[in-house]
Amino acid sequence: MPEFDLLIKGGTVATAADTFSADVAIKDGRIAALGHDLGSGSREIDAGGMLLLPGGIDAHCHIEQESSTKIMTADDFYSGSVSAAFGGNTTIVPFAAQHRGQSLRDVVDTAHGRAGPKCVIDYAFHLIVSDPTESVLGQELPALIQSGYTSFKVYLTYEMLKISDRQMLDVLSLARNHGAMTMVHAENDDVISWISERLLTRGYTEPKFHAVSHAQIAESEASRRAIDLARLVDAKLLIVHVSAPEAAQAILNARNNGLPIYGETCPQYLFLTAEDLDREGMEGAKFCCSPPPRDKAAQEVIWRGLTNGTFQVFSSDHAPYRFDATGKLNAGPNPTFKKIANGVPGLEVRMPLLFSEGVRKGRLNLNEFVALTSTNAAKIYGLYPQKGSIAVGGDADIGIWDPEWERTISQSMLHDNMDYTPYEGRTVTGWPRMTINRGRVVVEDDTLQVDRGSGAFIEREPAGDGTAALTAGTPLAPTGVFGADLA
Ligand code: DUC
Ligand code: ZN
Ligand code: ZN
Repeated sequence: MPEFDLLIKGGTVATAADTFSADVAIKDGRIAALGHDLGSGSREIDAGGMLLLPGGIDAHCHIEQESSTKIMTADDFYSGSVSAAFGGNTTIVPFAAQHRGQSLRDVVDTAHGRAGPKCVIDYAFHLIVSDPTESVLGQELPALIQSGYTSFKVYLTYEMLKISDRQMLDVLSLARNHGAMTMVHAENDDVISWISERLLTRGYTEPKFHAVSHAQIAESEASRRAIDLARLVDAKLLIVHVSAPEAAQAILNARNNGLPIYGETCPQYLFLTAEDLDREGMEGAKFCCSPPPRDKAAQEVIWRGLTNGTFQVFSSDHAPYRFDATGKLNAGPNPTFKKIANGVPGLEVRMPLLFSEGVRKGRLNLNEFVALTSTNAAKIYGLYPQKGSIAVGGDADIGIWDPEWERTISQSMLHDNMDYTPYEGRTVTGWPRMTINRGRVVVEDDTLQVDRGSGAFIEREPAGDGTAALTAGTPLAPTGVFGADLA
């Protein structure tokens, strides 16, 4: 009788810390042993020439979520999670999004009702808080944090989502007191609407003006402000989807000053530019996301930020809206830039793109790749050490990667429910051949191997635990707010 359920032999294991050759033995969904001559498995996989990487954690994706303008994403939890699995992910953390007037608890129940019967890999939820009323701040949010929903996103822009600086302080100090992580969409709403109005009254309506209206200064100002608000109340803060060099610099400065500020960036800021929004006709709409892609120089700064301590997390911000009346063109075939649904897809290509252009081209090493695509998200969002590594006792979440597999991206090979990919025609080397989640082979031979609804909801620990090693530097002087007992 074999002692293990699964034995992966002959591969090279890479974690955020090490790269070593080892067999991986799996039993009851967990990693039981690492080493050589471990015994036998009911199933044995030859991973010669392959890399064994921790399953990807996509910690920022919008799946089966209504936007604030009531547009549903193209992916539900089935197509979204299948697509994620084919891209080497074993955990996704999408959002349970509150729209104004909604109870947070109801929003969470709805998200569970949508995900539970469909998700094929493991999942957790961040909250989106757009209406921090007394009952939300006083009861619902503390109770949800206590139940393991230990992170939430707030917006400083979008008419129906944005919160004021005062509300931001309420949310940050609550997060601080209850051990949660605040994630912020940092763009200055007034700057964007001021520029937008001027563009529209002058007849500048095409998709490319989306990037003009979402000026870099809108992002860097809001990022600096959010950092200062967090500093005022000694709270942790993670700035999501960073695109602008000055915003990246603000995060790095804060981190170098020892503040618990974290940064996330996404494929669209490494591989797309504002010129993509200027494609023929309405084609540019396919690239409209917020913040928008910038220019080549900004791409270089964002690349550097992946290895200089600015960014801890690399997520897709998968926000899938088809190029039709259900999505991008919901306001008609020729909408102004203001009416184009914001977002780009990227769940399935996030890791292969970064592997190919980052690891293979020498911009980051394999351990940095693992940290950015899995381990740091697990640590920051309270999933570690259950998720985010290949270690004895942890969940057996493993991507078996073929570092030489060259494929040209086309929408027809992807598994999401989209009708385009912004990365069409790009040749990418390095893809997962197999995805294993809690010991279950989810993807093999380019085929899904598991049932709908077989993913598990993962309850999380307080966010930010285990991330001490991610911050460095000398703490700034305390702000004194808490000395005065204003929390
Ligand atoms: N911007 C967001 O804030 N969320 C989803 C997609 C986007 O472009
Ligand atoms: Zn956002
Ligand atoms: Zn987003």
